[in-house]
Order: sequence, then structure tokens, then C-alpha cells
Amino acid sequence: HTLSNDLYGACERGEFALHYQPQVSVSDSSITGLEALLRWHHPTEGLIQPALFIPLLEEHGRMVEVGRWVLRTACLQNAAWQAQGLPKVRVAVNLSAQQFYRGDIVRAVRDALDESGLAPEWLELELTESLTLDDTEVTVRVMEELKAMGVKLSLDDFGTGWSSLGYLRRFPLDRIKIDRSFVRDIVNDHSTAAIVHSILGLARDLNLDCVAEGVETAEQLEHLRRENCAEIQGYLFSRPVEVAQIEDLLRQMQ
Ligand code: G
Ligand code: G
Ligand code: MN
Ligand code: NA
Repeated sequence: HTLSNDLYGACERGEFALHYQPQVSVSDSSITGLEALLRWHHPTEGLIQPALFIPLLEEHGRMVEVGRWVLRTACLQNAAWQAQGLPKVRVAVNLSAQQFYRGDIVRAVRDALDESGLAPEWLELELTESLTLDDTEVTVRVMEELKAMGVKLSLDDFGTGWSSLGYLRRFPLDRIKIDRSFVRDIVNDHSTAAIVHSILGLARDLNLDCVAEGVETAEQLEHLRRENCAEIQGYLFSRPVEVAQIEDLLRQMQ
């Protein structure tokens, strides 16, 4: 009896849920986006974090199917919030390499948008740097198809890969997410502060939006504000939370 076995049918049994973590404007603290983060409510073990079960789903070739559920659910949820008259925000969905290269991702995104009625500009896809070790030509082509549909693309965990700058040169991105390992040391480490300063300048010159991830303290936020970083995400504003709490946060914005 293993976690792996329990994963079979977990999606069909309704054991998966999405939590959402706000991305927030530094200037006025309004919510600009919500990152959807997958959670598994295991019948006996309780809430299981994605770091534990996503690798298992990938190993068993199930992430494509679960990823489609994530896309559909996030789009339906965002469309429902908009229909309730809540302030409009982006919903950001993480994509794994399997979904991107083997999951007919263009079709999956189109289906999720069609089914939900969500306008494409309110969906953002987060690609991680490790995604793109594969064939760059295929990657660029798929990204361009997604862009042509009107969805936004962001590069997650920016700065941690081996060819971060190469990606900026080749890929049609809208946004980069500065990895939280940089934010963690930004206040105390000069080189880290210099790197973040440069990333923000680069993003400005390339017309890319920028979100700093993993902001946990007021000092980190103040530093980022001085550096003209427009958006942050992190425990300081909110942890990833359930739908009902997101609705409270969105209502407070009105
Ligand atoms: O809160 P956190 O533990 O949720 O997320 C851990 C990791 O799992 C992050 O790297 C995040 O990108 C990844 N992750 C969370 N939800 C999803 C998802 O729906 N799809 C994919 N591919 N990765 C996810
Ligand atoms: O890889 P990705 O950026 O998708 O991962 C999102 C992960 O980051 C989730 O596991 C989420 O819980 C975590 N996270 C979000 N905000 C913070 C934060 O302020 N501090 C830390 N340590 N982790 C965070
Ligand atoms: Mn992410
Ligand atoms: Na990240």
C-alpha cells in the first residue's frame, strides 16, 4: 500500500483541490493575479503537498490528465469569480514539462478557455526554466501558438536555471518571476541585491512584467519597492489559501 497506488483515481474521486496564492501590486496592495497550486486531500493521510505527489504523477504519466483538470478548474473558477462581479485578476497555472511536450497543451488550453468562457488575457501559464532543456524550436513554436490565443506566459523560478538569459532572448514571454532564493537574501547579501537590481532593469528594458516570489518580511518588501519592483507574491501578504478565503480577499478590494 503506497502513496502511488492511492493516486490512481484520486482525480476522479474528487480528492484534488486548487489553492490560490495572491500576486499583489506593490504600489497599492491590490491583487493582480492568483497562482493556482494543486493540493491532494488524501482520505487518511490528510493534505499532501505537491512536491510529494507531482513527481509520482509524472513518473506514472498521469500529470497530463491531472494538469488538464487543473487548467479547467482554474479557468472555471476565475470565470465564476468574474461572473460574481469580483475584481478581475489573472489566474496563473503551472505547467510541467510532460504537459508541455506530450500533453497537446494548445488543445488543452483552448478546451479550458472554451468550456469556462474565460477571456484568454485572464489566464497565465507558468513555465519553469527546467522545462526547456528540450528542443527549443518546438518550445518556441508551442509558446507562439499559446500567445496567438491571447494567453500570457511567465517564466517561473527565474534565475535558477543555467540559461536564464538565453530564455529571455528566445521566448515570447510576458512576465518573469524572480525566484524566492534571491528574495530570501536580498536584504543581507550585496551580490544578491545587485542581481535582483539587474534582473529588474533587464525586465524593464525588455518590456517584461516582473513578480518577486517568496516575499516574507516587510524589509524585503521595502527593498523591492525601492527597486521599483511592481508585484510581489509571498507569505507576507498571503499563503496559498482555499477558494473561500480568496473570495474574501477579492471582496475586500471592492
Ligand atoms: O505550495 P507549493 O508547495 O504549492 O508548490 C510546490 C511546487 O509544486 C511548486 O514548484 C509548484 O510550481 C508545483 N505545483 C503546484 N501546483 C502545480 C500544478 O498544478 N501543476 C504543476 N505542474 N506544478 C504544480
Ligand atoms: O515553484 P513555484 O514558484 O510554482 O512554487 C510555489 C511555491 O512557493 C509553493 O510551494 C508555495 O507554497 C511557495 N511559497 C509561496 N510563497 C512563499 C513564501 O513567502 N515563502 C516560501 N518559503 N515559500 C513560498
Ligand atoms: Mn509557480
Ligand atoms: Na517559482
